[in-house]
Amino acid sequence: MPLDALAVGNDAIAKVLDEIGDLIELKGENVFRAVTYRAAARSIRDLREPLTKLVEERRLKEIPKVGSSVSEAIEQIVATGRSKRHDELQAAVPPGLLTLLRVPGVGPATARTIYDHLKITTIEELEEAAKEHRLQQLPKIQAKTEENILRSIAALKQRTGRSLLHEARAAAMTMADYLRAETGVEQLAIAGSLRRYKETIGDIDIVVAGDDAAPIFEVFARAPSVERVLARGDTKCSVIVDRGLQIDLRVVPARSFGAALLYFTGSKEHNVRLRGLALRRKLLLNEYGLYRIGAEERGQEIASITEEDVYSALEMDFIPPELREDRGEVDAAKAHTLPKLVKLDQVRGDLHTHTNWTDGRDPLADMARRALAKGYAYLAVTDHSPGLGMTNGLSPERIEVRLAEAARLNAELAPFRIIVGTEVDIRANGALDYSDALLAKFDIVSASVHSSFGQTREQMTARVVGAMRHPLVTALSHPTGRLLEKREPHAVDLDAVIDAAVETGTWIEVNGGPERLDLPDTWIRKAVDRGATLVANSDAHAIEELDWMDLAVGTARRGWAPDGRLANVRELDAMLASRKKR
Ligand code: DGT
Ligand code: CA
Ligand code: CA
Ligand code: ZN
Repeated sequence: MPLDALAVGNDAIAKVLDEIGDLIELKGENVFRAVTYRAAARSIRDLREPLTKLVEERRLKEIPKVGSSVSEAIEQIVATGRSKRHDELQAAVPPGLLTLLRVPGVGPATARTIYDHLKITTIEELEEAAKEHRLQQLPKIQAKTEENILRSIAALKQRTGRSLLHEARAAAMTMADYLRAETGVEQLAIAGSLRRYKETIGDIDIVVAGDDAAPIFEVFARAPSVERVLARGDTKCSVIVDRGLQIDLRVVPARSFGAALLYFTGSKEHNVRLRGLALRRKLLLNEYGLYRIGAEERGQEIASITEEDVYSALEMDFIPPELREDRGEVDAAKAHTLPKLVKLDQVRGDLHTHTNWTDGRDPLADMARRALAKGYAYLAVTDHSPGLGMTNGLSPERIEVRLAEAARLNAELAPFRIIVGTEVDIRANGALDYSDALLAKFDIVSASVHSSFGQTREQMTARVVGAMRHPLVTALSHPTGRLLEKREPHAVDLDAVIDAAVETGTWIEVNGGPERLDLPDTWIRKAVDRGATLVANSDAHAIEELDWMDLAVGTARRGWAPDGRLANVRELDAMLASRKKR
């Protein structure tokens, strides 16, 4: 890969080392050498200092896992943008093999076999061969592998090049922390679609207040996560960081910070609507401020320091970023009828979580303590029913053990309360995966579809609505089954689902899993309008994933959900009392 030698960041170097590892394996050299390069790549990604600086100070040996051959490669990349080892390997390995390796499920050995026998070098050819079942005829390739490859290719095709909200946010926070520490800027805000909690992010936008952009851009371009600098102007600088994410940094005068934040938060459609409103009042709104028309050149703004000032000068209520999509929020803000949106700190508990008893990582006690530390009053543990063989669903015996364990922990942690629930599978035929007698043991029953996604809209709707009609089902989990950038939603009539929710009192989940964010925002709004009750959940499979509640609440806010419509904003007793009649 061609690199601008002056702008090579740690991530770019790590990528080359990883690729050396892949090429070593593809070439059939000793795999331990490949392991060496990959281990070095991993420790480089964790570094807090730029490698270029370490090279300059001859301190590469201090990095864990970086031995002499890796050091040599790093020095070459920093000096010339290339590594000799990488070049030699590339010359020795047929082009296209690396492409095959990008398909999850295709390892170096499989890629080799496929290439040697079928001379395949592109993903399109691979898909064709898999569809024609030509892969499973090759040595050591099973029908199962072929199926996995087809599924992976379908997933690759779903990608739009946009990033998941939580990935973009992690990259944005890393950069924001770095800029605060290294530039001394006082006002910094993350803007754009990220601030609006949009489900996927095209690029990251950061706004800082400062009089002189040049030194700030200097520091920005040298950030450890920066892979290359795309463009640098007077007020804007764009870079690429890990995983190809772009960050646009804008430096604006402190006096214009609010107007700039408003402008760069967007959405574009919201901005257009606001500017139209301003114009009708003979005002001009731009990224520097709100002006009386004609006065902008004299720099006499009416409002510009904070967003609140600008909205208020336009005689409207402050519009939370999650609503700024031109979906009626401007008129509502003028009429003072914006909803009182749910807030993260109002959430009293999480009602969809997993432990190491099924596919989670952490034990119940750890999940409960973390929930308590977050300030929650309760936590429902909803491990899977056995229908999903792969996740080791809970047998009747284990349910009893779990109930006893929860009772013990509850005695210790009171008044905090662990609620024993279940995420029960809705089988393809619509039946639930536990008998009614077993379901009755759980205080929260969340029903979900985890199989037979290909059913027709009629079948799927009957399957889901049928489960919602069951008196013991408290909530419907991740209603569309979509996986962002990976899997389309399954065909289901969401209007019928919302009707069933209202009619039966079944809650509809807003799942905060970063790939799910399901129910999607526009449907949340319909559910809210029609009177359904929602429940915002993290679907955490590990203690730190309990923080995904933030994504669930952000998504609920994008769906205009007021606090009163979320079951888990209620205190324990009120929440339990508001479940549908069993
Ligand atoms: P993204 O990056 O595709 O996820 O979405 P945004 O909304 O972050 O869009 P981006 O990064 O292109 O621009 C950031 C904000 O800047 C955008 O939300 C509104 C503002 N903006 C950008 N271009 C225009 C424009 O042509 N007109 C107006 N009024 N605003 C713009
Ligand atoms: Ca953006
Ligand atoms: Ca942008
Ligand atoms: Zn789950």
